[in-house]
Amino acid sequence: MSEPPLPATTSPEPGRTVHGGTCAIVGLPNGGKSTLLNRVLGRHLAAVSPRPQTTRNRIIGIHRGRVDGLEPEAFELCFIDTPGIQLGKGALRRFMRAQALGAAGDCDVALYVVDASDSRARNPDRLSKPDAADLASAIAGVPLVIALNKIDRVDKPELLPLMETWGRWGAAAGRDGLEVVPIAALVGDGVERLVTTLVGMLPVGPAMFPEDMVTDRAEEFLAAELIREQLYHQLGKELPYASAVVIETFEERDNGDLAIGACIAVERDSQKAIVIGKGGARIKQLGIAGRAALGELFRCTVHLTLFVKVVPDWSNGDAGLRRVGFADLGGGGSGGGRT
Ligand SMILES: Nc1nc2c(ncn2[C@@H]2O[C@H](COP(=O)(O)OP(=O)(O)OP(=O)(O)O)[C@@H](O)[C@H]2O)c(=O)[nH]1
Ligand SMILES: [Mg+2]
Repeated sequence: MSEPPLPATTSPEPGRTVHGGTCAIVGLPNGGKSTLLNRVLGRHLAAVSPRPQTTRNRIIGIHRGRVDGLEPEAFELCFIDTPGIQLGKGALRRFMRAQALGAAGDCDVALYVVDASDSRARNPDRLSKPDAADLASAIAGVPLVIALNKIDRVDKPELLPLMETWGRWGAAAGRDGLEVVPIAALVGDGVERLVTTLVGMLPVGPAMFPEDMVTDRAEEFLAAELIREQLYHQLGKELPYASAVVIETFEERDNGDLAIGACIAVERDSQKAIVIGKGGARIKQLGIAGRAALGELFRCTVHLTLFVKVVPDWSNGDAGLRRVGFADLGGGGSGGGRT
């Protein structure tokens, strides 16, 4: 798969000294990792949905700012959003797993996002279950912060004991003083404190990214992700797992409008019928919602054309994944454009 390289390979930007480095956002599916990335950046870069395994690729989002009292005060925090860890079979799930584990083991600090409203997922022993054990190994040698997310859904008296449980887990793992930060990524509670905590753990050095760079992903990739997110929202549980979005055309018109043509790939005719809906009602609704979301991301008028294509069994092999765009979607470190 041709993916953008991890950011350690970029060369320093002369002249700016910052607290800088990478933070892999890792965890079980559905914990709120992508919600957190979007919240920190204040823009909708990563697809979010109530269904587990929404994120499929690594996505970088660079957050800059200042922390009073730090020397230097400026920071450049490069978040890497990753797919939730899982043990599923098939090429797509293996690819997702490799994306998460690769980032987890190759960052300056790992941020393990816990769904604190889920009584099973929130306990540290969940990390020793077979699906998560490789993630636990990947982060074993990396500085770590725990974010207890979705605290808006947790009864207050449960929170302190949960933080203490994680503190004890940290101490037993040789991580005395492990930072455990309660947050609600959806509304932003605790997020500033979390950022300050992470920044304090980054090394000091020259800034690594051009100042206008927000993500490593090309606009086509971000567009495909937003359309895929709309698929999750519009179809909910009916959405076939193996649905992908491929951007076929992406053109800026003379008046500044964007014309985007996207193909929704599914694996069977029956799935195509579900996505199109009765009399085309679903795909029409998708078009309306997709246009609005893309217009907001790119801050311009978007003309969106959607069609649905059957690519039999695409999720079961690397060749199939390549056919639905996994090989070509990577950005080239582009800092320009509308994002
Ligand atoms: N109540 C509440 N819901 C949240 C919060 N953060 C995220 N969610 C919801 O949790 C669901 C999953 O969020 P995502 O950001 O897609 O989770 P993820 O960890 O990126 O999931 P994967 O990409 O599947 O691994 C969505 O429905 C979010 O709206 C929060 O702080 N409070
Ligand atoms: Mg996600």
